[in-house]
Amino acid sequence: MSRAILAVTAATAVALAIVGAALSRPTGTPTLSGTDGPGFTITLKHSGTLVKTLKAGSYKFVISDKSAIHAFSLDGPHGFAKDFTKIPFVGKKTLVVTLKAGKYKYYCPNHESTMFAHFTVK
Ligand SMILES: [Cu+2]
Repeated sequence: MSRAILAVTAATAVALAIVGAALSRPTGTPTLSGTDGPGFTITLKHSGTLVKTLKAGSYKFVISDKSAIHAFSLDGPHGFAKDFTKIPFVGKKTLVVTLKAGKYKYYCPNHESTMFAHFTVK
């Protein structure tokens, strides 16, 4: 490798390190990505992993509702209930929600007995 190529490679590495540091800086409100449909599935993920436990606090829910026969609702402790989308809406909804300690259940209100999952906030 020539000296010039080595210099360019080193500069690129430094630039990538700076971009990486900027991207990894905490932005405050974590994003949770939810989907329902197009099949009979409903999911809620954080950084690509299904949500099982979360720390209490504010979260940005980005819900992708992919079917007119499904929707995305969330029930929680102390009577908490939120309908992120409603049938027959199809599209994306973003909402910031403050989660408190307790058990939560997200589900499709049209198929609640089969399309649901739980997570715990500590
Ligand atoms: Cu459904």
